[in-house]
Amino acid sequence: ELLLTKGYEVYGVSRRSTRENKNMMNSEIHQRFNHVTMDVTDASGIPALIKDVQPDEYYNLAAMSHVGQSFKEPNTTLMIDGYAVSCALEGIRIYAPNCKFYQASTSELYGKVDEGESLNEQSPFRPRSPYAAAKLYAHNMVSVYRDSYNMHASCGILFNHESERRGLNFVTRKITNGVARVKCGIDRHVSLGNIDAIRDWGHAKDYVEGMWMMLQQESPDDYVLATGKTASVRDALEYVCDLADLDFKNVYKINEKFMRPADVPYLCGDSSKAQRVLGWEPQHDWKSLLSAMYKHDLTAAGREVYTYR
Ligand code: F7E
Repeated sequence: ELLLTKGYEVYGVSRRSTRENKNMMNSEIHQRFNHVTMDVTDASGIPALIKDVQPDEYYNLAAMSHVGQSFKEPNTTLMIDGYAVSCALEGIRIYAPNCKFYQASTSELYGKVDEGESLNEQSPFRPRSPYAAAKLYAHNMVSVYRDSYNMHASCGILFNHESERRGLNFVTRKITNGVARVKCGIDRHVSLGNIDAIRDWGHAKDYVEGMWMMLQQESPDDYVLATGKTASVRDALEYVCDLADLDFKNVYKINEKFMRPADVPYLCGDSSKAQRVLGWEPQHDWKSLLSAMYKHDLTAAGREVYTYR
């Protein structure tokens, strides 16, 4: 959407599915949007597409992005989040060497960090999930291609970024949607896992702008994008319950099913490099983000009650 508003011709890839992909459908009305049905793990498909389209910029956001699920599907995760990235890099090296490449790296790379630590581009990576391990392979491959072939390839080490479009099984959306449904009397409670986890949550709108800024630089590099402010899952739940005028203690239940074999307890990012070099600055913090998400989900839950009755 950001690229379309900037006048780009966009090719968006998604796997064949028997269900509609709503985000894609919304964008499809745009004349400069071309939807391509493709699996990014297909070793010949992506390079052939690169050869055909000759893109100026390539944003690799494709991933098995659910950290909890990656423990259940470690090998699929490796294929999508690791192997597919080297297929794309090879495709660019061979067929479109001047194409700029953006890789969605992640704060999950840091893994186990001490509470209070502020993480930047120099902080060590200690992955704690199959997701993070696969993403670390991709992160390293980007720097290999940058150094070996002089490619304009950059990694955005992005901390959690959310919006009203966030999948329902990620914790922010689970909270905003869950509390809205409790408020409307559809559900009785929200089931959660580790509510002590602390994250640095920002708005996806701010973060896509940062991705684009990275590719407009003369030289490629890696950048942290983060708000620098943290809240626990419990804080997020309590805040949204306050918006709903509900007592959070009555709203949630802990379910072991949502606990991970190993969780990342604390993440807080230091985006001073992105602010200094790119001029990037986030416009939202976790409270304005959750308020917007809750408002959206409350409207949807209200509509559901209205339709049913
Ligand atoms: O979990 C805890 C959970 O799944 C956040 C992805 O976009 O950001 C995201 O990864 C925290 C974790 O996001 C539930 O254990 C408690 O500590 O919303 P999440 P994530 O794992 O931080 C990074 C930057 C990415 O790169 C990823 O692709 O919340 N938590 N109870 C829960 N998490 C979920 N999903 N569901 C719960 O019921």
